[in-house]
Amino acid sequence: MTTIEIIQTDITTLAVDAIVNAANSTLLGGGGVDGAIHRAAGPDLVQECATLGGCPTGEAKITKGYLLPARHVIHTVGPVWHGGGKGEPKLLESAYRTCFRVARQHNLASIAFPAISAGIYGYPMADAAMIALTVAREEAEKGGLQRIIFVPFSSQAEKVYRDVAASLGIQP
Ligand code: AR6
Repeated sequence: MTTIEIIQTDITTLAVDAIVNAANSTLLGGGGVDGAIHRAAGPDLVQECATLGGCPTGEAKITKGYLLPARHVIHTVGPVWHGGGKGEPKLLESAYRTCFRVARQHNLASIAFPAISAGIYGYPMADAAMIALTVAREEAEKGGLQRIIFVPFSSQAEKVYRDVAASLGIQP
């Protein structure tokens, strides 16, 4: 039984098996949720990230969580929004799917996602949430994971997630 949850909070506060980082392809840190995760995890995180050789858009790599309450960080790279005609939806779906695959490979039970690409990278929040929740519903049916948590950062983003979940018949 896998639950899909929506919790409006700072993702760095969550004690889960993995939080997902909306990183860039260098994996060496940045602004937004990436900056927040690196600040909270401490400098050992960027040290480990520097050994990973970066990450292409739509893929993901896992590290330890260091000073975070989360045991791991799954770093993924979402697409930059260029209007939707440059393969952005497929790349965003791939980012989510790869995170789930990595989580299963490591036998993780709980995973928390920020709104990948929907900040600095400019992806429209409702479209991004639709992809996130559609993939999550499919992954929940596969079993294995206990908790899939979506973490909108603002009350506005939370409303978007709840509206999209309702439109998909998901009861978070
Ligand atoms: N907890 C949860 N969500 C957060 C937090 C937080 N602490 N901080 C921000 N958000 P963004 P992107 C939300 O810009 O669009 C970085 O520089 C934020 O409000 O962090 O994928 C990377 O290095 C937004 O809704 O990620 C890349 O260069 C969502 O997280 C680039 O930004 C994602 O916004 C990636 O851009």
